[in-house]
Amino acid sequence: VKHPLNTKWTLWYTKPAVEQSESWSDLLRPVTSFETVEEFWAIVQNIPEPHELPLKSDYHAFRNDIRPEWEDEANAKGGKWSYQVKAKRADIDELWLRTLLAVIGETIDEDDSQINGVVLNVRKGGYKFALWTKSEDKDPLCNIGARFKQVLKLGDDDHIEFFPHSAANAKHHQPSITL
Ligand code: M7G
Repeated sequence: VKHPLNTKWTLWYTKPAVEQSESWSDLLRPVTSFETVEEFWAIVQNIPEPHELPLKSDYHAFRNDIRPEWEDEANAKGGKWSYQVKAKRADIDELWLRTLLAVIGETIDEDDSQINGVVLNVRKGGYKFALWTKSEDKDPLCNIGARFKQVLKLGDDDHIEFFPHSAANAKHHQPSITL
């Protein structure tokens, strides 16, 4: 028996650039898609865990045919809830799995899902987690943000920030909400 998810999801990978000439679109590739719980676990068991990924790589899991890019029409009017993981946290693989499960299991959101996808960035300064939303509507976003903080097991002193994609190319990209 297979347990269907609400929608199909595609896992994407950004590989680190080797040469400066390599652009974002050269580096971003869809890896595989899944639409059942069983397919999801089979994939998770066969791909590197976050702690095994090279610097400057990303994982992206996005709903249906949404591309993990600001330019996709599903993302264009939305933004991302972002959390920069403190370097000292050792449970990064577990946190990523918890986040993925909450997103594909739709437990973060209300019925009409605001969530288009979820991203993990591996950077020199630490790991970054982001939930990409389809709108900038403050009320649904604050509900999602509060649950995202629970999924990440954040304390009262830890904060997540919402960045609208419309400002993604601005010089000083400031969050519009901090929670
Ligand atoms: P990042 O990976 O979001 O954050 O963006 P980082 O600063 O922590 O590395 C790094 C770079 O990747 C951006 O400056 C863009 O050149 C490119 N890039 C990232 N995203 C998410 C997009 C996107 O959605 N569209 C385009 N065109 N480029 C992107």
